[in-house]
Amino acid sequence: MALAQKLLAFLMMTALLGVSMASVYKVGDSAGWTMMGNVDYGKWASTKNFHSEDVIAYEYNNEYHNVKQVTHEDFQSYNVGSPIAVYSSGSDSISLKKTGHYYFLCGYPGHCQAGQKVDVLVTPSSFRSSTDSSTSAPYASPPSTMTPPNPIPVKNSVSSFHPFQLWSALAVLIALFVAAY
Ligand SMILES: [Cu+2]
Repeated sequence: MALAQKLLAFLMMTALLGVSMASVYKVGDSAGWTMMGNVDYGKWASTKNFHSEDVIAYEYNNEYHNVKQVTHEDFQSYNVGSPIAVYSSGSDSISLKKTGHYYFLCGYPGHCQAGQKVDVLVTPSSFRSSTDSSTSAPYASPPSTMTPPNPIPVKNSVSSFHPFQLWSALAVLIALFVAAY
């Protein structure tokens, strides 16, 4: 029984942590990271609410593209020569740990000038939806892990998903099952 209670506590903790966990956004949605089709990455980014701990996923053919994180200055001048970080696997998931801007360019000649660039603005986790971002004092609200689980936040993208929330629901079900014994 003691073991079951420990397990229950662990699972409840997992469930609570789960609701505050990351969303995953595929850069460019179904188009991915590409020169094809004139994807407007500025528009793509502007329809999302990126929060710290969210993840952005770059999918591309690494024979023709890569991903370079650069400074604001280098982003504006299309300088791919001194990146902060370089990704080139063709399937790169990047955790947005800090708040603020992340600037990305494709490092292949001419690509960023042609539009293969994106400015991702990461806001604190308490800015949970675009509708309440106009309300004041976001820093005064308690950490999101202390608030009761909310309904799944509404995101504008069909490609964003919440695997951890599914896991949370499963954890609660298992916990209830264990508690019943
Ligand atoms: Cu490219």
